[in-house]
Amino acid sequence: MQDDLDTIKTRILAATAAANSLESLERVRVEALGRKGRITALMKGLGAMDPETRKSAGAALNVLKDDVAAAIEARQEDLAGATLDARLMEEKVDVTLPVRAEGRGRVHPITQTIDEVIAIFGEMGFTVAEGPDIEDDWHNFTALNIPPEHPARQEHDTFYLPGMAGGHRRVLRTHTSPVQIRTMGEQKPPLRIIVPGRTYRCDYDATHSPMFHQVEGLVVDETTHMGHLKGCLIEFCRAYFGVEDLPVRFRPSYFPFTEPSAEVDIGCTRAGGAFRIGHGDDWLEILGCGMVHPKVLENCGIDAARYQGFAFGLGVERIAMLKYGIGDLRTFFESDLRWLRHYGFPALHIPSMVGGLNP
Ligand code: 2U9
Repeated sequence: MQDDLDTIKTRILAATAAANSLESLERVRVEALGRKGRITALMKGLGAMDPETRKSAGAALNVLKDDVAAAIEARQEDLAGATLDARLMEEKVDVTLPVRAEGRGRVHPITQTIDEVIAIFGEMGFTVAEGPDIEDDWHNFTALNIPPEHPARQEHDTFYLPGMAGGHRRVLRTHTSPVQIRTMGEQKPPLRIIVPGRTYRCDYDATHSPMFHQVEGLVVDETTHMGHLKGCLIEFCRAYFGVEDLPVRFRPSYFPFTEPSAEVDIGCTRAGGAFRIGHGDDWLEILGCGMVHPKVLENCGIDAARYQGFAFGLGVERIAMLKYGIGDLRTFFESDLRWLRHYGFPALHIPSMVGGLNP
C-alpha cells in the first residue's frame, strides 16, 4: 500500500512541476484531487476496508492528500506570479510621453470670472459660502425683508416649484442672498463671505437668461460702516478690470434688504462708437450694494444694536461680457465648442510646475 502511495505521489508531484500554465496545473489538480480524481478514489475505497487497515491506510492517504495539495498550491502561486510578471513587462505605460494638447479642454468664461472674483475677495480675507439652488419663501424673500405682497417678488420673476415642502412654497433661488441668511443663522459674527452661484429668474432675451450667475458678498462686524463698503468695492472694481485709477461712483438706490443702498458705476467712454472701461466721462453700472437692513440682521438672530454689516451683489455674466468683449449673453449657455475654444481659458496654470516637477 505505502509503496503504491509513494509511486502515486512521485507521479503527481512530477506532473505538478511539469505544468507550465495555470490551466495545465488545474488539470493535474482535478486528476488527483477532483471528484473523480486518483486520490479521491482511494479515499472512497477506505470504507470497504476492515477497521485496522482503514486506520493506517486513512492516515497515509491524508498525508498524501495534504502533500499533493500543498505542492499544487505552491506551484499555482509560482505560475500566477510569473503570469503577472509577463503582463507587467508586456503592458508597459510610458509615463514620460507628452500630453496630447488637442485633447485639452478650456475653462468656461463664467468659471474663470467666478475664480477671478473669488481670488480678489480672497486676498481681502473673504471665504466662499454655498447653499442650495432650491429654496423656501423664508430664505429667498421673507428673511430679506421682502414680505409676501412686496413688489420685489414680482420683479424677481420667480420660478415656483410645484407642491409644498413642510407647508412652504419652494422656489428656484432668485439671488444667492439666501446663502447669507443661512450663514448668519449658523455662524456668529464677525462674518466675511462671498457667495458665488446659479440663480434663476423667468426672463429671456439678449441680456437676460432664465439661469444666470451672481456673486454676492456679506460683511458683519461690530464696527462695519459705509467706509468699509466703499473701500472694499472700489478695490474690487480696480482689481477686476485691472485699472489702477479706475473712477468709481456710488449712486443712491433702493433694495429692501439694505439701507442705505447704492449702485456702483465705473468710468468709461463711448466716444466715437468705441467702448472703453476706465477712461472718459461716461458711467457704467457694475454692481449693487448697501448696509444690511437691521430687520434682516434681526431675522437671522443677530443683535442689530451691536452689529452692522454691508452687502453687495453682481451679475457674473455681465462683468464677464464687459471684460472679455462677449456680445450676447445667450452664447454662454449654448455649449458651442468653437465659441468655448475662442472665449475659454487655459486650465489652472501653476508656473512652478511648467516643464515637470524636476527643477
Ligand atoms: C443679505 C443682505 C443683503 C445683496 C445685494 C445687490 C445689492 C444687487 C444685483 C446685482 C446684479 C443682483 O445679479 S443682479 O441682478 N444685486 O444689486 N445685492 S445688495 O444684499 C444682501 C444679501 C444678503 C442677508
